[in-house]
Amino acid sequence: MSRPPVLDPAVPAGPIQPRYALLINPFYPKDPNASFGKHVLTPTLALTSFAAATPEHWQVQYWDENLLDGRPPFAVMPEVVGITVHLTFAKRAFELAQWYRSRGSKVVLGGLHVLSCPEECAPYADSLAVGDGVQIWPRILADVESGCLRSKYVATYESDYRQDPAPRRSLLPRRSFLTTTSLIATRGCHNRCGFCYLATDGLRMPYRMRDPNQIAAEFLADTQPYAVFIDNNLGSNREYLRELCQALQPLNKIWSAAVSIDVTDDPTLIRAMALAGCTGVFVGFESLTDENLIDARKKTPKTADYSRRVLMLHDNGIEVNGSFVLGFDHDRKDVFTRTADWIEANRLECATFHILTPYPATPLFRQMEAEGRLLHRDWALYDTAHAVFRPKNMSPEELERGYAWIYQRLFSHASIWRRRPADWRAVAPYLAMSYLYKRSNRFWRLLIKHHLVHAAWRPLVELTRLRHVQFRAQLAASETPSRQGANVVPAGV
Ligand code: B12
Ligand code: SF4
Repeated sequence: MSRPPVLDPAVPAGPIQPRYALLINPFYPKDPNASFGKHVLTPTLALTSFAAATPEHWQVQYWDENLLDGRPPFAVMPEVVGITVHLTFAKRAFELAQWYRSRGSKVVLGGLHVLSCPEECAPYADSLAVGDGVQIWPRILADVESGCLRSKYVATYESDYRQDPAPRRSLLPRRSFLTTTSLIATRGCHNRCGFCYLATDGLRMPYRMRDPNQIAAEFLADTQPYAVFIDNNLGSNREYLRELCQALQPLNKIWSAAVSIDVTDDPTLIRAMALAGCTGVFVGFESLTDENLIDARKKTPKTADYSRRVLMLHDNGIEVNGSFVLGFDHDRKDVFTRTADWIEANRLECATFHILTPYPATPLFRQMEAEGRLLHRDWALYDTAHAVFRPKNMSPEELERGYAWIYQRLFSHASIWRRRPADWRAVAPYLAMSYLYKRSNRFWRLLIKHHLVHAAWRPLVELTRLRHVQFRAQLAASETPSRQGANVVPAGV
């Protein structure tokens, strides 16, 4: 889980096959502090979204290096290789690009890192795709066919989102993910936090929504019991979320999503989410210190009110995976114990930690650069598991030690037990989820390697769905919420 497959320079490549495109999600090392299971929970939509815009006479293949199937195919060489690039795996993406280019394929690089650092990516590509791939990809393939591929294609995110085709999920290896149903209903967010990639210079991403019925149809078509919404913030537009819930409710399926905690401003919306099958939310609390949130320009309720809001979610049977950023300017050395204590006191079923990371071309990056606090620009370490800047109130080493410590504490038997749900009927599924998800990294490696991820999870997911269908029938029949909803699937990415 820490090294990519070797790209042997001596390996001879096969002939180029015209009208064959290979799409690659490059390898990235997995943080041993966190769960390996998270990486096969649900696939990124980066490649399948624009793959859906491929003309019919092109053959497309999907290859995710993180599924441990060895190096990407080369016996028959693709005419075009499309690679998605994030800063943490940019180096691997460039290695792949060089390997395929030197054997005659045309390489197109796209994704977040191409948007924020195009000059760095350009030398490794025949062409750069900056922005929305759904609009760019068919243009690129047409230009390859007519022999006039340009070095750069640019598209904004301002088109009508309802016109996009559904992601081409049929390309995905179904056995390798807990669910292949990564859904995306909206793009953008009503916030623009200074540390978020949405604040990247030049990225204009107005809040765009697909038709709720399109989403319900995609969910049905992929025939999985469970979907993960990978939207930045599914709760940004509450009226939209309510309509989406109405469209999802009749499906009798389960799902999780990332939302900001202000979604709990409206308790009736939380109930609507539960009735529509929401079993878990991934909430970016970021910090328990108001000053940090003000500095980050995050519009959010006061941290003193977080507990009441978590309880509202729990009361509707919705599990909470809290996401916390460590290393803000008002964080002192006690931030780790304070955060862990709060998570346990509020019985968060799951928590995800990130060391504050200034992504290039964001306001936070500019601030750190101006203050001379960046330690280096080795993007591979900009993975939120390493301190890449000098924190105000501790050393970078203390920040990294604290990060490792808080994961160890939250994954310990004692902490798992302390956070068990208040409703005894929910305890067994919670324990199963905790142990499978967090304490089985060795086991995950085997499941991934032998394509058993889906087979191992499927019965548990189906069981969770059945329990949830019963739970929501009870919830619908009563005015007062019951806490009993419990699930074995982790609450979102
Ligand atoms: C699903 C997901 C995951 C999954 C799968 C990751 C994977 N790479 O396989 C899991 C859970 C494993 C994961 C893990 C992590 N993730 Co993640 N993840 C996401 C998430 C929620 C959705 C990605 C997605 O499908 N987006 C939708 C697609 C359609 O958008 P897109 O990628 O921008 O692609 C479009 C264009 O960019 C373009 N395009 C993209 N690639 C290409 C290629 C070509 C050839 C072309 C033509 C076009 C093109 O076309 C697409 C359609 O318009 C995003 C947040 C988000 N909503 O985007 C975070 C996000 C990508 N993750 C992030 C991070 C930090 C991580 C972690 C490092 C966190 C951690 N510490 O655990 C890890 C490690 C992964 C890593 N090293 O990259 C950050 C990245 C920040 C940055 N600036 O790079 C994001 C943006 C979250 C955030 N708000 O900060 N993640
Ligand atoms: S609320 Fe979340 S998704 Fe929205 S800008 Fe802030 S960090 Fe990004």
